[in-house]
Amino acid sequence: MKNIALCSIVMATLLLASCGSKPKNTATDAETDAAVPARSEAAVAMLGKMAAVSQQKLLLFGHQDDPSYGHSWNGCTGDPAMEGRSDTKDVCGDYPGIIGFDLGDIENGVDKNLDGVPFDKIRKEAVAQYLRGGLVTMSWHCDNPLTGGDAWDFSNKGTVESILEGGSQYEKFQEWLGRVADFLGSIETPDGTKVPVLFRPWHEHTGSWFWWGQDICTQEQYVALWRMTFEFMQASGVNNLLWAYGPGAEPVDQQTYLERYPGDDIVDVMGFDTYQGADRDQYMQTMKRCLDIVVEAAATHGKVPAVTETGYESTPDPTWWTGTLLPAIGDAPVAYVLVWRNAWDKPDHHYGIYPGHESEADFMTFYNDPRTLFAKNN
Ligand code: BMA
Repeated sequence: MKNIALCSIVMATLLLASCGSKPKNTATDAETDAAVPARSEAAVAMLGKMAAVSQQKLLLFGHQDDPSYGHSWNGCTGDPAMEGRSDTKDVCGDYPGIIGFDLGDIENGVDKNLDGVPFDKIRKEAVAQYLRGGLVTMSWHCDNPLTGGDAWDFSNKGTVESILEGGSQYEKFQEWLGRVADFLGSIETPDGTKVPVLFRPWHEHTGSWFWWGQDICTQEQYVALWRMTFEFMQASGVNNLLWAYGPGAEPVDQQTYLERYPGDDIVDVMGFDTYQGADRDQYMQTMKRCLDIVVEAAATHGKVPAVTETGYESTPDPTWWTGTLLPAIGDAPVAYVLVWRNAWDKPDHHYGIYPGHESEADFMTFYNDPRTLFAKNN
């Protein structure tokens, strides 16, 4: 029986003490500590849970969009037969320990995200995941506020500058942040508990494929963007968030990993994203390099390390879960590993498991491994 032997509150208190953060309602000295984060009790407990998992060398399994749709089914049509469905559950009988969702398009005031998932569905599934004891993380593939393009439109190097204070798109972007704050602050259980969310904005910035990427903005602009985002949420009273810093796999050492780190006072989790391609050895080496960097950085800064995104598109390897993923992580104390989505409308675009996939039996071995945690283990 796997379980987190857990003193969440003790762990969280230690962790928060080590990073200088304080839970909400703690009196703060505005003069000396203006950016002290306010976190709800539930968010503090979530941080404690992740810290405990990491310290015990357990590993939460994560999957993007797990209950929203899966390989060949769409849970967003309103069809009651799809309620509660999950490719992961269809294989192993349990939901992932952590589920990821994406907020992309929320900035436009529309009701569905960039992959067609209604925000009402995301809210509902986030609450369900929390009530079953699982964790929730959210990324944001935000459109380009200057050009009108999508998150991958890096054609204008002035985008980040344009949304910072004094920039031409500042007002517009404040509105966008307002929509994010309204949504994140609206995710609550029937008894009124705001569901804690590990928010992971401005991810993979060490690459240059998003408008907030390495060659598209300066270090100062990137950090200012993070701070503005964080401070906006705090000022809006959204205190159910934890914050994840999630570079790509480009960093080669501590210095390059931390080059655009926004600061200990506003980050809780340190991660990285990397995917396997045809070259397994290269993936193993990249994972090792990134894990070494992230685990050391997290220890130095009192943060929780994680593999914020990974996978092997289509998983064309029948023993990938225990033959590659688990050995790649080795004994690195990461709290979770999240694999990307199983698109319902793109037959080869899947990173998780589903019934009938050639790696199904191996996924069961991964599921039964004493180290891996799913929703029921929490
Ligand atoms: C990417 C792909 C896209 C998707 C985006 C946001 O990696 O999966 O199809 O739109 O993530 O979820």
